[in-house]
Parts: sequence; structure tokens; C-alpha cells
Amino acid sequence: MADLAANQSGPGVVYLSDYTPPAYLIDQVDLHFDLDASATQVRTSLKVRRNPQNSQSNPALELDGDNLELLSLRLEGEPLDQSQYELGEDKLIIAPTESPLPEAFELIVETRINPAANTALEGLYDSGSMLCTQCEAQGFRRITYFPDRPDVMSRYTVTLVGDKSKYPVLLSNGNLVEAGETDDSRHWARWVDPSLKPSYLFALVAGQLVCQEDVYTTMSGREVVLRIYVEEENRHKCDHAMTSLKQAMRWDEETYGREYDLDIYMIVAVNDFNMGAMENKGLNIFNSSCVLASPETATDHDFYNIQSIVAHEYFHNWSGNRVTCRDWFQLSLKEGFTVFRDQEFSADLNSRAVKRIDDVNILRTHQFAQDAGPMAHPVRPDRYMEISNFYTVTVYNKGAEVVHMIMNLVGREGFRKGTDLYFARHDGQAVTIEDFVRAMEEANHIDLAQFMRWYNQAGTPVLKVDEEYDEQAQTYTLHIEQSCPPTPGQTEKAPFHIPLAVGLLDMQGDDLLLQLAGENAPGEARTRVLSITEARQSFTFTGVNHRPVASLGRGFSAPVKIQTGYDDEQLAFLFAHDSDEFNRWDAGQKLAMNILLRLIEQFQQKKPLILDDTFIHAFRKTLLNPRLDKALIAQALSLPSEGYIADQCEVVDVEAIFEVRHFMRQTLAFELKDEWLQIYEANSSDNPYAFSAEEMARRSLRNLCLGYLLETEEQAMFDRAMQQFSRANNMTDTLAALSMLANYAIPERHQALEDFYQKWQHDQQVVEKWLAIQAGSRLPRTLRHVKKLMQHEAFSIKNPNKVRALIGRFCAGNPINFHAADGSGYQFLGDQVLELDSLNPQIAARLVQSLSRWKRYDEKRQGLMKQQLERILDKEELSKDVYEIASKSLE
Ligand code: 0A1
Ligand code: ZN
Repeated sequence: MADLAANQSGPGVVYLSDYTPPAYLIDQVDLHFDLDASATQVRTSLKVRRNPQNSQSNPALELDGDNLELLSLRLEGEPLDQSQYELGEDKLIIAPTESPLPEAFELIVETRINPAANTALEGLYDSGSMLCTQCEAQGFRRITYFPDRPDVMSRYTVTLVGDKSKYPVLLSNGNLVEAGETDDSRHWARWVDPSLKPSYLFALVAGQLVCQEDVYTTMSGREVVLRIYVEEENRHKCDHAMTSLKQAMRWDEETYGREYDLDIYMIVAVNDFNMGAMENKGLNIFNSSCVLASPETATDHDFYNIQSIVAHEYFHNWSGNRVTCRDWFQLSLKEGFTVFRDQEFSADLNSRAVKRIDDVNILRTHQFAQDAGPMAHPVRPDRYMEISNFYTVTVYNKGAEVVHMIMNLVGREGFRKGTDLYFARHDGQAVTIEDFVRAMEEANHIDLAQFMRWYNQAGTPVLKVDEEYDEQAQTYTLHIEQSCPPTPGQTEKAPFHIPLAVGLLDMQGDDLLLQLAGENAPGEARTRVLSITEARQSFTFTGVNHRPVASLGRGFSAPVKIQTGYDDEQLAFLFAHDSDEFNRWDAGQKLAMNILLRLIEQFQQKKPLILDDTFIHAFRKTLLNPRLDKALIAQALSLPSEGYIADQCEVVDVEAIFEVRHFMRQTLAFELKDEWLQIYEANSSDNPYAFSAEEMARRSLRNLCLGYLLETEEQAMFDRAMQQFSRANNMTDTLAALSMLANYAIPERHQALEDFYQKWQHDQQVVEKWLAIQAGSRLPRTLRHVKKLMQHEAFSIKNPNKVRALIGRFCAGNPINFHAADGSGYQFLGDQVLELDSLNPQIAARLVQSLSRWKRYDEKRQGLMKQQLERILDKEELSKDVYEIASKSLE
């Protein structure tokens, strides 16, 4: 009999280096569900076979299980008695004593589960009028006993039996092959998925749903049925997702030569969901907030997001499903690559520069912060306690940047050659990040051995750049030094292979043709990608007859911090002239940051705050520049967020950051009042809503102006905002006005919030926005208000979207209130985490992260934050999810 002790010790750590191939493979899975909200019975038949890649002799068959009631077990038709298996907390181990397990056999397992009691929302659970599943990463083990690991790929047949009136629609992966009735009240459906898939891609949905249907003709001329299933009241909110799906299918054919493989593609919208969406084979399940949209209820941001998430899940069909991950350490293999693919898709369909700025903003504010804190981990972590904690900005967004860098190194065509080879070579396999990188190397005849460090070393590299101009020799040299700060468990870092895209601006602000020392003549290029591989390296440009200004890291060519020591004048010059739109924006942000940091010092020294005229002038020029894209103007004139400013400070001074940023906005508001008004008026429109780059740009610029105008706190401006709030024909403009008004203690605030709720109380997605706006208000009594809202009919602690909107927004998106000096925000967070831990550990663990960077604050706040972390760790039966984050935070 196998010894269970080794498998059952504590909230253990799983190591990448411990990977071994599974002892058994499962070729075929037949699942039979007798659906019932509180007692679903699952009969699973597994066709098991020894794995030739595992050399153990007579291994036991290890099955994972979590929260299951085992009803029966049969091997080759014979019931197993208790001496032939061992049942632990999270494992079922089959190891008959008399004879070894056969080379191949059938195992039938019956379990009972309770979807209604499943508040963790992993496995099979109850959401409103339906039953649905979430199996990534380890939810399938909450349905039946199974080797729940992605390198076990099987073919699935699923039979669903349920009450006709409660569950009129019965869905699973693949194709519907048969359906019928068992009696007057129950019916059934059988789905067969012809593809090989790991258990995390299994899905079922049963409920009262309606669907919108369309047809897509693939590049080889096959017809695919597309269906979006929603609850009746959301029937009118499917058009945008359907259009996005068809755009994504076409784009993947044109850009990567990837065609959809099944005859049907289904999306289901559910209200209770831990993440954004899930790429289950042929049956995507979406958080309703990431799929449903109408102009009256969704903002531009929602439309934009939905387009990219629908595409992301669709792209997974190749990058993730057909070629999947060998183990969960390889998560970025599918996620980094797929985020990269969805980013490119959005860039192609909308404004590329705006998309790049959005993506870099996310990376810099969230991922750089993660890299600098206790949860820092490499794009491919080498250990975890709870894999759900590793669905992070590092694995997703930095992972996408790493793929982006490969493209920068091999070029677009080379990249396509690499992906063609990767998909052809590994279709139907569960592989590693090395396999992906090897395909890129072999298709392009390059060596990416050093580049692999991006996957294995955590931390954000810093490039310190010094320049040297030799007037006589007409050379300009960049001396570049790279370093990377220590991160938990990694004190020393070896040099990274960094592609740095560089341009040189002459005195007029035009790009020079670039010629590196040793080259015969300047080429055509005005941007060159320098390959940095050493700790210290110099690059000399020749034929440079004036000291240029270097534009470094164009298009954000690598996820690094670049330190140049540029003064305000050089930054203002780049802000005005750089031909690279991303770097032009970036120069503006750096200029604003330098000013903010200087003002923070002034504030701390109790000196008067004065905003430099040149900055105001640069803002005016940008605002009034008719040649610039309006969306880029809006981005250029948005000051860095409080969170990002905090990351640039040695010790975070919450009040100083808040006050200085507010001072700067208010000064700009008064100084440029006429201009804000002029642009606000010039950009009004009565056109019906359109989701187009041009219209979105117009709205974003107009709402930026309104935001500044309100900072004057003049009644006329509040009236304007109220007018926009009540007259707008789309949610973008309505919500922009409402969220601005929510920051001022004026009667209009109350009225607008009240009217809004009255109008939208029956629409879940809109109510989430209403909660989030109030939780994000900078007004001093916000915490009290949030607590009151927790008692409101609109709130439920069991619904992740509501928790994210109210509690999450307050803790992670309202620094001045969350970090209140008396610790009330921290106490509130502690209370919520303790309550949520028993209900939904994934959501609780995400909340705790707001405490994890306590070392960055003053001593008093440090003490108060630590106190809450310790209090959380003291809870009995704390989930692994929360334990991992809280304990690492205190290390
Ligand atoms: N693979 C999904 C993300 C996801 C991960 C875990 C989930 O449940 C805990 C749900 C979704 C994606 O990248 O979209
Ligand atoms: Zn994904």
C-alpha cells in the first residue's frame, strides 16, 4: 500500500525541479452527470494506460480529489474494496495489494458534489439560474477523482441529465451528438469532444439561457456555428462580443494562419466568476462584465476590453488548448504568448500607440510594483504553494513583453516562422517554455540561451545610460550599464539579453539616419534595435555632426527602467518632437514625474508649491495641437497615477502624493481653463454611439477636459458635469461625469448617484460601476460609505464582481482613504479577508495583496499593516491561497 504521509504534509510547496511525467495516461474520459443544485452525482469512466515515459515499476494510480464524496469505485468492472485504495484529504490512490495494476484498464468512479455550497467558484457551482464549471487550474478535482494535471490529455464524452425546466439548456465541450428525454420532467444531452484536452479545459453549463447565433466561414471554407448564451434580460448585449469573435477568428487566420477546428464555438456569460473569462475547449465561460455590452450600459473601456478578452480566449484555442502546458510552472507559455497575441490584435484593430501606452501603464504600475515587492517571481516561477496565486501580471503581462522582445529580436516574419514551427511541431502536446523558445531559435537560426534568463530571473532590470559626444570625431556614444535589484530567493542576477530600440533626434527634432561604428554607410534606419548582453556595453554612432538627444527604448522595446538623467528641457524636447509616439508620451510622463517628485519634497519641507510655466506651456501646446490624435492628447495630459508616483518614492508619503497631484491638477485647471473649455465644447457631439477609434478618442479628450474643469470647483463646471450626466446618450459620458462628481462634497453628487441607481438598479454590470465609483471617491468619509454600501441590497459578498467593485476598489484603487493614518482602511481589509477566506479563497488572496508592500510606508503605517497580516495569519484553517500571500509578505 502506498504511503500517504508524504503527499499529505501541510500547505506544501510544489517545485518545478520535482516534475516527473505521470505514471498513467488517460486516453478516454466518459462523464455522466445527474445534475442537481445541491447533490449532483457524477459517474466517471476512465480508460487508463501506463505511460511509457515513466519508468517506475508497478506504480500506484494517483488521483486528485477535493471536496468530493466518494460513492463507488470499480476496476475492470469489479468493485474495489478498501484494502485496494487509500482515500486521503486530497488524493485517492489505487494500489491493489495482491497484484500490480494492469498495463491498461478501465476505472469507474462515482462521486457526489454539492454545487450550491460551492462558494469558492472552482469546480461545479451554482450561479443564478445556472450550474457552471471553472476547472483551471485545479477545479476538475472538485468534480471527480482524476490525475488533474495538464500533461494528461484525453478525449471526453459527456452526458448531462437534468430537470427540463431548471436546466433547459445543457452544454459541454465539442459537438452535441444526441439528446433526449428520460421522463416528463428530465432530459439529457450527450457531447463529444474529438480533441485531446487536459482536464482544466473541461466545462459544462446547464441553465435557463437564450442564445444569439451567427455563422463564420473559415479560411478553408468550413462553416462554424457561433453562439453566445446569456440570461434572457441580456439578450440585447451580445452584438459586440459576436463581432469581436468574428474579428478575432479572421485575424488569427491572417496573422498566424490558425483556423478554428470544431464545428461550433460557444460563449456563456455568468454573473459569478473569479476571473475575466475561461478558454474551455469550444465552450468559453465569461464573467458577464467581460462579454455583455450595449452603448447605454457599457463604456468605451468596456467595449475595448470585451474585444480583447473575447479575442484572448479565442486565441487560446491554439496557444493553450491545442498546444498546452506540461505543468503549471509553464503557465506563461500559454498566457504570456496569448496576451501578446491579443495585444497585437487590439493594436491592429484600433490605435497601436494608444494600445501600447495602455499596456505599458499596466505593466509599470502593477508589474513593476510586483517585481519590487515580496511576491516578486520570475515569468516562470520555480515554486508555489497555491497555483491560483500565480495568475499574475508577471506571468501574463511581463510574459507578453518577453514574447514581444523575441519579436523585436527576430522581426515579424521571423516570429511567424517560429510560431508556425511551434504549432506544427507541438500540436496535441503538453510542452514547456523551452519548446517555444527552441522553435523560435531553430526557425531563425539564433541563440536565445541568454535570453532564457527573462523567464527565470525575477525583478525589473535597470539600464543606466550615459552619453558622450565627441564633436571632433563626430561620434555619439551610449554607455549602458545594466543591473537588476535582488528579489526574494534571487540575490545575484546574471545580465539579461535586452533589445533596446534607439533613435537620435537632431536639433530640429528630426530623426538622424543611424550608422554604428564599424559600418560603412548609414542604412535607411532611423530606429535601431541594439542587442544588450553585457553588464556594461557601449555603442558608438558615427557621422553625428551635432549633439543629438537620444530616444531610448522606443515603443517600449524591453520591460526595463531606463535612467538617463535627462533634464526638464531635454524631456520637453522629446515630448514635443519624438517621432515615436510611445516615447513622446513617455517623455511627457517623465517630465511630469520629475516635477511631481520635486513638488513632493517642497511639500514635505512645508514650502509653497509652484508649478513651472514651461510645463504649463507644454501642456497647452499639446492640448491645442490639431495634428495629434485626440486619444494620444488625452493620454499625454493625464498625470501619472498616485500608485505609480508612490513607486518612485523612497518612502511612500500618502498625503504628500495626494496633495501635490491634486495641486498640479488644480493649477493646470485654472491656468488652462479657457483651453479646456474650448476643447470640451469643440468635441461635443449628438451622434449615436459608435465604437470607433475616432469616436473613442473624441470622448476621451472631452472627458479629460471635464475632469480638469471640475478641479476649479466652480458651480458652472459642476452644472456642466450634471448636464453631461443627464443628457449623454452613452455610458462612457454618463459615467465619466458621475465618477468625477463623486469626488466632490456637493449636492449634485448625491443626486446623481441616487438617480443613477434608480435608473440602473436592475442591471448587474451597471450596479458594479455604481459601487466602484463610490468606493473610489477621494472624499474623506468614503470608508464609512463603503461599509454602508456593504449592507445595501446591491451588494453581495458572495459575488466576486461586487467584492472587486466595492472592497477591491477601495483597497487597491483609493490610496488616500485606504492608507488613512489611523489604520481604519487596513482594519477593514483584515475584516473582509477573514470573512472571504472561508467563502472564496482566491478572491480573499487577491485582496491581501494590498498589504503586501507594507515596507514601503512610514513606520506607523508599517506597524498597522503588519498587524493585520499577523491577524490574518492567526486565523484557524486559513486557506493556502491567503496563507501564501500573507506569509510571504511578512518574510
Ligand atoms: N485562463 C484564463 C484565466 C483563468 C484562470 C483561472 C480561472 O479560474 C480560477 C479562470 C480563468 C485566461 O487567461 O483567460
Ligand atoms: Zn489567458
